[in-house]
Amino acid sequence: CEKPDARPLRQRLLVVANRLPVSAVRKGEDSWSLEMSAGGLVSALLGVKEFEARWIGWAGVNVPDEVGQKALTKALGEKRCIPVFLDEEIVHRYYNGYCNNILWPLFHYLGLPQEDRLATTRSFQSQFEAYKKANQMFADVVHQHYEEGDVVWCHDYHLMFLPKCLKERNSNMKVGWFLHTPFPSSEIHRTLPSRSDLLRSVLAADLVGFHTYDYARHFVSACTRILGLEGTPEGVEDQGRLTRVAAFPIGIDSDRFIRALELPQVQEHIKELKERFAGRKVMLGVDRLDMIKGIPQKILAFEKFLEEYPSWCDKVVLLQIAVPTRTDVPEYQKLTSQVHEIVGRINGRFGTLTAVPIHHLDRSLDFYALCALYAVTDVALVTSLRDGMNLVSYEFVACQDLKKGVLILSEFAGAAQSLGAGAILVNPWNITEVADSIRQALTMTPEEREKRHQHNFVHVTTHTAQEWAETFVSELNDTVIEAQLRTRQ
Ligand code: ADQ
Repeated sequence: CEKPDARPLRQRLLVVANRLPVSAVRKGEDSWSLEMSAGGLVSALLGVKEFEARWIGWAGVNVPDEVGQKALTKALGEKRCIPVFLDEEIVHRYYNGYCNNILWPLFHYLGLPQEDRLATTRSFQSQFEAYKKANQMFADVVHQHYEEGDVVWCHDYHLMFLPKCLKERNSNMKVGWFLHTPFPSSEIHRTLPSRSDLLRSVLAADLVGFHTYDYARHFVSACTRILGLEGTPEGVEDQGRLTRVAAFPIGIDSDRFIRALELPQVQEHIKELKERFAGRKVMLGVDRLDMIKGIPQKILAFEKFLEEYPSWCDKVVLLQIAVPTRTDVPEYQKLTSQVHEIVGRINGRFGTLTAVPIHHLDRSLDFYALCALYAVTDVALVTSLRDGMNLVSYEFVACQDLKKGVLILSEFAGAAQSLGAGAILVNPWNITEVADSIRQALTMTPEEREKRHQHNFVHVTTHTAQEWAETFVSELNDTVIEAQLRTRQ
């Protein structure tokens, strides 16, 4: 017979993010099929044994009827997920509008929307109202499920209004907020009409986290310059209350990638890829098809490389895997056409009857195919114009312990601060510099590659997603205890 569970009770962690880590497909009036998605955040939190995590978020589907909502809530409950139901109108103004049309571009230094972009949704103010309303709806669900002692961890730019909503309902709730994108310079944040409301709301959290010290510093200076508050080495102080602000660089579940390389299905993919590209060096780009990822700039740099170093033309291939994202937004549709046009032109210019220099796929790859691609790659090209961290660069390094390929990495990705010593850092806007770095990577000595790889491999395998999550939550617990001690003194 089974022994009784001897584990001590674990602290409950409520992870609140815009999207739940499952995709839901309706099969009937009261039946749903659910598939767990394996994103970085999911594996980070699955690996954390110290806490009992529950997820709160939008399931990504519109469920107007009560029968459907009840059935979905029940099905999600089995996966420790709790849905927030948002109707289409709110999703349009909150998610497509304020989150993706305003905050996302602004936080990546692409500025506020010009009139044509604004016209695609409604006015700024109406989008902000929807944003606040959606955040209130998330707060309602958190409040309903909260038990004393829980830790509430809010994620990303979708939920900047949430810390305030939560604390207004229960000032004792332990609330952390983490931003996955960059936090821009205060000069950029200043242009946002709702700049103060958002900062004040985030400051209601006990702990505020970013991927890098630069983002944390930008946030603190936005609070000092825009709100006139005091920045301290620990964070931001407002009338004696301290909000702790710090950097918590995310990582990946590196073991999952390393172990996958041994699997027969991955080995089979590796064999096929090696045969397919025999005699050619493989360069790889893996990105969501988003303007921040700098895909057109990357492809133009590759063209420049072929132009400058024509002897490489039939000895190298660039595989660009781009997952379509936000496909109903005109700007993203324009980006897709632009990328197709450039790829077509370059393949027409440098291709032969038997081979083309660029293979561009507009789709997602499954985990095993992705691992195999990372493993056979000689040079990975990550040329984001801005990126909070960029996990693709980490995943590539994790899969390269045999090959010791080279990572070319944008200096504007957060990852440049952790993998900079092993990668070749580039300014993605400088196409000539990127072209030269491609040549440098392809001709690098094995000793140099080994040295650079080793540096990054140690980082990726020691700074994991699990460690990131554990550090954030234990820091949040400590911050709250310290604050309680301070108020008692
Ligand atoms: P993203 O912008 O989504 O994340 P990134 O960190 O690179 O960017 O993560 C992308 C994930 O999607 C990776 O796990 C990658 O394997 C996967 N992926 C990308 N293209 C794929 C494809 N074609 N097929 C299959 N899988 C693909 C946001 C921020 C980042 C930050 C993360 C985590 O924008 O800067 O690093 O959150 O905080």
